[in-house]
Amino acid sequence: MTATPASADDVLNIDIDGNVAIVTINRPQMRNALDEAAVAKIDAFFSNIPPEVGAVVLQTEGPHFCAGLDLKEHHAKRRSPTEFMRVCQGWHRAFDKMQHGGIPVIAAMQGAVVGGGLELAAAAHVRVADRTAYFALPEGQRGIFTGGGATVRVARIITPGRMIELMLTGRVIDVEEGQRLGLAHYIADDARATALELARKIAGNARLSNYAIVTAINKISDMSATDGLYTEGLIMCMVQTAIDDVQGRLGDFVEKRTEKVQL
Ligand code: 1HE
Repeated sequence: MTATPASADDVLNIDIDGNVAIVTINRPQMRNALDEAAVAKIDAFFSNIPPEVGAVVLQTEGPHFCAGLDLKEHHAKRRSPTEFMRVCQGWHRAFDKMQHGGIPVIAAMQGAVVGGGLELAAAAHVRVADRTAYFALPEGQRGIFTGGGATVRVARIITPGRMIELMLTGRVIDVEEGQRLGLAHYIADDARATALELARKIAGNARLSNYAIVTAINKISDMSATDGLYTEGLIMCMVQTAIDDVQGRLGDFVEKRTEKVQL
């Protein structure tokens, strides 16, 4: 495994392992709460993913995935509405790059996945939780609102009605309920190991197919059915033009060199 230059106390550690990047948020003493600097580092990584990377594992240090907005920084800065709008737009930019950047992101979650931590996880494409993981949106109790994309991303996953209920009550949901609602796709004894295994497998897909999967499906869900079907056709044709890869993969099936789809 090679690592980009990073010291042990860096907020964002990046290790490149073959064609997988392992991105580790490293503020365990703050339960990985995200301050402005941490969000800027996430933005910088997803703005400039090394070209050899075909999938990203997003993980965090310590017993909790992410405690959301850095409440200490927010409290100390006494931000005005326009200053906080700028902060929210920074979160939106960074998480949009993660979700729509064209490279699959697999999150490994443990402990608290709350507030902005859930917004971070919701921007990943595949979410793996260990058995300690739990989810909540405690913004109501803190006297604020979501600002990192939850009204779009979390509401789409769990439905707007469920998100309203969770925010009003501040209810904490365990990992099993989280999985039923789609917040976790997998529950694993070792979320990091499972996320890495999935990332390696996903990075082995055709690169352009992965690009289409992680960009087109969310975009098409914003469109009318007629626009969506047209766009789907165009994307299919665009992916198909990567002729060598497609011909090779189709040929592998036709010549019985690859596995069938079976249980
Ligand atoms: C923090 C934060 C934070 C912990 N900002 N410093 N998010 C929340 O409302 C969740 C707030 N955090 C918690 O409920 C708990 O800390 C946890 C359940 C996540 C973890 O509990 P625990 O017992 O393991 O740790 P702790 O003792 O509460 O916290 C350890 C330290 O981290 C402590 O600091 P210390 O100086 O006393 O050691 C905590 O103050 C600190 N810490 N969470 C700052 N969030 C774009 S809008 C997004 C809106 C939101 O995200 S709102 C939801 C905010």
